[in-house]
Amino acid sequence: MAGRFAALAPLGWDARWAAALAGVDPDAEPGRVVVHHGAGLVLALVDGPRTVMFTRRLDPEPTVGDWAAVVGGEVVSILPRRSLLRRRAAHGGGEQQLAANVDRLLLVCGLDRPVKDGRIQRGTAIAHDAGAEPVVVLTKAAGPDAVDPEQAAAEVRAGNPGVAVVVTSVREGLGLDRLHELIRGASVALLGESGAGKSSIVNALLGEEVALTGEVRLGDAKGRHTTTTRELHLLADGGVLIDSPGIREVGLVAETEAVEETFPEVSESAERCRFRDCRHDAEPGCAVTAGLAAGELDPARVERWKALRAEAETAQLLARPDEARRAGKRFARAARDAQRRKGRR
Ligand SMILES: Nc1nc2c(ncn2[C@@H]2O[C@H](COP(=O)(O)OP(=O)(O)OP(=O)(O)O)[C@@H](O)[C@H]2O)c(=O)[nH]1
Ligand SMILES: [Mg+2]
Ligand SMILES: [Zn+2]
Repeated sequence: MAGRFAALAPLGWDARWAAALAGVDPDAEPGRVVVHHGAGLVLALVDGPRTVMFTRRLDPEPTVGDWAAVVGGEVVSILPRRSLLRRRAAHGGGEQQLAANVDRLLLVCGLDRPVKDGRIQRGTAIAHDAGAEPVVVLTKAAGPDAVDPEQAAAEVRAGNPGVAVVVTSVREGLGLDRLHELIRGASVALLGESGAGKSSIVNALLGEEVALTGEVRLGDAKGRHTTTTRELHLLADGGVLIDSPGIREVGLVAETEAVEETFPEVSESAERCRFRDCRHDAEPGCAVTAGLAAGELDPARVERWKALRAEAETAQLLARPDEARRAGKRFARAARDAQRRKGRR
């Protein structure tokens, strides 16, 4: 099925990737990006991992999880991605690639601190943007400061209908079977704050200390990152898990559709508004306002939906400068018209 590179099947290699590779060069060999550091890539190749230096510019810029085509010891291209997890870069409006070809995104939240719905919904939108399935993983369920795990899970489920929630504790081995099931045969990435317990999950599932873990320093606003590079780990029964440095703010560059998928019930209501461009404030015939009044929609989710939609729209404008310019002109024209009307009064 996966042909001469069948040994890479546990890493996700399949007939579709083989076809993509054959289209690049009949002599090319595939390798999956395990780590991307300044000077080169560590690739998982048929005969094991190897560091390959960059000798040419690649488009797209490779990221962890990518499949690379190697010819003569050199990466000649990156196979077209099935998905890309991305977020708005921490500084500036640019886009940061988090991981490629990911099927599932584990949103890791430690129960030693409050679980924030906002973070979960941003993470969910990032997953939908990549066509990956979001799963909330609550960690440290048996810790001394942990809030009641079942109650926390119930709250997350209530605030995020349709998203699976797994309660775990690496110390007690709780929830690890469920995580194994989610990763087997799939490519799965971890996302969460520093100290949430991402690397501890990697170690627990691999059964050895491959990833560095660090003490949580509460009250340390700067937040120390123990993990500093994104890295792909292969599990014994197949499937890969991508660890990453903690991120404090998950900025969206997602398409607005990804936000709609995160709030399907609000989105469905909005489609029934009388006006196509309804702002869901005080317009007549607004189905969202009606849904709120009838107690059918959760006001917190409606607010978050509005905020995340606005954020995704802004990010899209920033990403497409000519559109932003057009929007700017439109705005300038509207402002001018408003001034004129005022003058006439
Ligand atoms: N009690 C308890 N402690 C845990 C559990 N999981 C993780 N920890 C502790 O939480 C701390 C942070 O864990 P890490 O796995 O390093 O967190 P991380 O998300 O990888 O952090 P960064 O790499 O900085 O992003 C460590 O001291 C772990 O021992 C758990 O299930 N129970
Ligand atoms: Mg870590
Ligand atoms: Zn409306």
